[in-house]
Amino acid sequence: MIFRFDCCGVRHHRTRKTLTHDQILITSALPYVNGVEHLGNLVGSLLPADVHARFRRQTGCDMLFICATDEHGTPAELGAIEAGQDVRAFCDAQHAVQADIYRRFGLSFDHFGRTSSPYNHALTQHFYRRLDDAGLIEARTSQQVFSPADRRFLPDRYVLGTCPHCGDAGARGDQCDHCGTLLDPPDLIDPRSALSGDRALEIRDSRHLYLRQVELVDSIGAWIDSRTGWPPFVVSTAKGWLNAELRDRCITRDLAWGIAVPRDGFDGKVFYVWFDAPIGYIASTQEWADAAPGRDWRQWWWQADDVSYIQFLGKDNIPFHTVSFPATLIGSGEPWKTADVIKDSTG
Ligand code: B3M
Ligand code: ZN
Repeated sequence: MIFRFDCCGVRHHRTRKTLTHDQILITSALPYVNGVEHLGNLVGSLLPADVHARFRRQTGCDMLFICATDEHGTPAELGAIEAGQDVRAFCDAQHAVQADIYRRFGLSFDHFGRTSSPYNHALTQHFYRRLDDAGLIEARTSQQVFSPADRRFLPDRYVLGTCPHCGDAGARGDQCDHCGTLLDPPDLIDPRSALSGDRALEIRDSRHLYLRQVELVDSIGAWIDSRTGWPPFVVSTAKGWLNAELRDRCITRDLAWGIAVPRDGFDGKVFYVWFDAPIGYIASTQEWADAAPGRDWRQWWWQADDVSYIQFLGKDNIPFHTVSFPATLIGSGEPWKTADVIKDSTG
């Protein structure tokens, strides 16, 4: 006799004699490496994921709970500059601090990895190559702010200036925190580099790679429709993005710290942090598997139809998990596991 019951939309069944469960994979959104003081992640995704993982273990599930620090992009670079440290040393130290905090909170990760690991470098480059082979990568030229004094392109938030709307002198090239207006660097009055204060900024052409997500709209839409048990807010946010706001996505940046782009003419550029960060879920599982005999990451991620995969994340991260990361996985044409249930901090 089989009793069936539904919990968080994940299949779950019990026979009279034995308790059998599908395998349960749980990931929690990866906290930024410089985000020690950021409690939102702890309350909104780490703790709910941990409570759920404990519940699943108690019911006898074959369970894997994976997390990591998100170590690339401007947040890590800026954190290192503020701390007066080399970015690698900064990430090493901050990862250790965060791992220690979560250990003292009693979070029950099976593995707490790092997106800067060699596993994530290799796997991110693998996905890029697969997407390129599938014709889903396109090089385009865009205009970026260049600082001659810093001898580098500046990401939007490295450009400071006066807000054209409210006159606040501390606006950034992506946003004015004082009045909340979203900005582009050329909007700023009297722009300067956040790194050196350089005011002789130039606009220069820079080559970047775009993931042609628009080609994947139908596949991603069908994938979302195939899922059940998602909180309504997650579904509406995902569909809103897919139908109204989806653009081909620039997946490279003019930064020094990150995962190198294996393509001619892209020396000195790295993948965008939101391209490599979710791949870190898989790479951290690979690292977990290599740490002890008898573990197999493929059991969780590759042709893993028996696995029920639940993602926990904050609501700001919904589009990246419902559209961008699935675009990477589905676009690769390989049999990667995708999320069955996405739980955000509202649901
Ligand atoms: N680090 C954003 C955040 O902490 C980002 C999540 C990555 S999940 C792959 O809100
Ligand atoms: Zn303003």
